[in-house]
Amino acid sequence: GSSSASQIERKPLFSSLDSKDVSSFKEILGDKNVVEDEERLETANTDWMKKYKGSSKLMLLPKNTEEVSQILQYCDSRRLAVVPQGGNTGLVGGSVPVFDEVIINVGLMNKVLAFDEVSGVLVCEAGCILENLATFLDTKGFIMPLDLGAKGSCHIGGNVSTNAGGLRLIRYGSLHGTVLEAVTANGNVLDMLGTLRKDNTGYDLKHLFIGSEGSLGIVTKVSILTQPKLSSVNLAFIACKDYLSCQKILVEAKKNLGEILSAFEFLDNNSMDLVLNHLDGVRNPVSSTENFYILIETTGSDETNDREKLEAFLLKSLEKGLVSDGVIAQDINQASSFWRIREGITEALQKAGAVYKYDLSLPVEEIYNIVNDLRRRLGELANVMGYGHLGDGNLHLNISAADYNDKLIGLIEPYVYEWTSKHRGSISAEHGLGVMKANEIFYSKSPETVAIMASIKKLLDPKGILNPYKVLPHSLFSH
Ligand code: FAD
Ligand code: 2HG
Ligand code: ZN
Repeated sequence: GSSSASQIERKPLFSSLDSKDVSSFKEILGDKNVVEDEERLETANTDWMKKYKGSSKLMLLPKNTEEVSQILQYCDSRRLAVVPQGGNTGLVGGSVPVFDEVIINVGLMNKVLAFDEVSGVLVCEAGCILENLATFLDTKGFIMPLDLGAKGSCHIGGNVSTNAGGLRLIRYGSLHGTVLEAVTANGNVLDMLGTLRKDNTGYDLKHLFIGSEGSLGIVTKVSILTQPKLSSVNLAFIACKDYLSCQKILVEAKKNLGEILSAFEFLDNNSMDLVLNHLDGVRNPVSSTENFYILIETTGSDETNDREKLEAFLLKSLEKGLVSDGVIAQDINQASSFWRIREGITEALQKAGAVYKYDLSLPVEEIYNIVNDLRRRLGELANVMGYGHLGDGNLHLNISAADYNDKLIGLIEPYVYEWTSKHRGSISAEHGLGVMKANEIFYSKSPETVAIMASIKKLLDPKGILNPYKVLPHSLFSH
């Protein structure tokens, strides 16, 4: 597995689970929601990439906030470490135990609690699967403000806990607009589900929980502003020959499609090749093979106008020589086949072998320089892929190789982190730090900032039971 995760030692101050603990949990949750079954534990101990693996002997499945509160109180009193888990699709090893932490999965908390058709505010439990929420909203004429390739498995609580970005962030912004209810380590329930548009009474604590990756509390409910489903959605798939053209197209798209632009994604030809080779039924929508591909989605309410606008944009870009080929999806099926290419890269990488993942925020003009630099550095040793949310300045730098080996990791790290830091980027744009990057936080945050984070952690989780070994550097929590 990952080099940093394998260097961690189990903290002796945490208790080991005993039979009395198991009985106590059964009293709180009932027998069937205290899982000791080996097969189910094997799945829950292993992350989506099959790269991180824990050895927990117990998974707890609470049904409501009160049960979450009771089990956390119990774990805190016994100093039993826990790992909050949602759909287990996280990509930084944050959702699985490092050692024997008790897994708390809120998957049974999957009810929609309220939906206001005037305001568009949806209130639901944290274990709702993103796609199920999208399906529910569709019947009401609304959409979720976020969408990502893992929608079929990820939970809204997991999305909030990782502050997931995804394909619509460029249009609807980040989840920091979302409000929530969370339970802290000692079992305190913090109700931050308020629906007021304005409330400046002191510090806005909900933001601490958004993106805190289960290190400060367990998110139990979410109240999220959804968006009206607009009648005209169009998707263009574009090929262009160099990265400079991609940048220029982004600038032009913001200028000319600004009010209807809803996604701006890119992939390089190595990513395209990988998808074509590893996923069934995928083909390149444009006839020519080029170095880069871009997906531009528009969402608006004027069907004729919006489509003409995108067509005119494409034509103009062709004339200017920014684009070498391009197509606009003719129907919803063709649109999903275009999305399949972009959203399928992660799955294709998984099938291709070992993968080293980096999720970087960089100035747009720098984004492809790191891909080229790394390609030169690794030569024949690996296949380097660049793709991501170009409209947000977010590169997914992925290195695919036959296996995980120390030589390769030594060439990639700290090189990638130093490169990013030097260009004032972030070493985690949207996936979080998890266990993979907990010790690397200083590449993106100052010691003063990290010290305050550690104080906040101490305040909300004095015994350090919530998702230990994740997010913050281990050196700060040696006792
Ligand atoms: P998990 O993986 O179970 O957990 C993730 C973290 O959140 C862990 O640290 C866990 O402890 C914590 N957590 C989970 N639930 C709770 C809770 N209720 N309370 C407190 N803490 C909790 N991410 C993006 O940002 N954008 C993308 O476009 C994107 N696409 C993806 C595509 C694929 C195919 C895959 C596999 C992953 C993708 N991801 C993406 C990664 C992303 O982080 C997750 O998909 C998603 O947000 C995690 O939700 P989850 O329910 O699976 O959480
Ligand atoms: C995406 O945008 C996801 O497709 C996953 O964030 C990125 O696999 C990755 O590195
Ligand atoms: Zn992404």
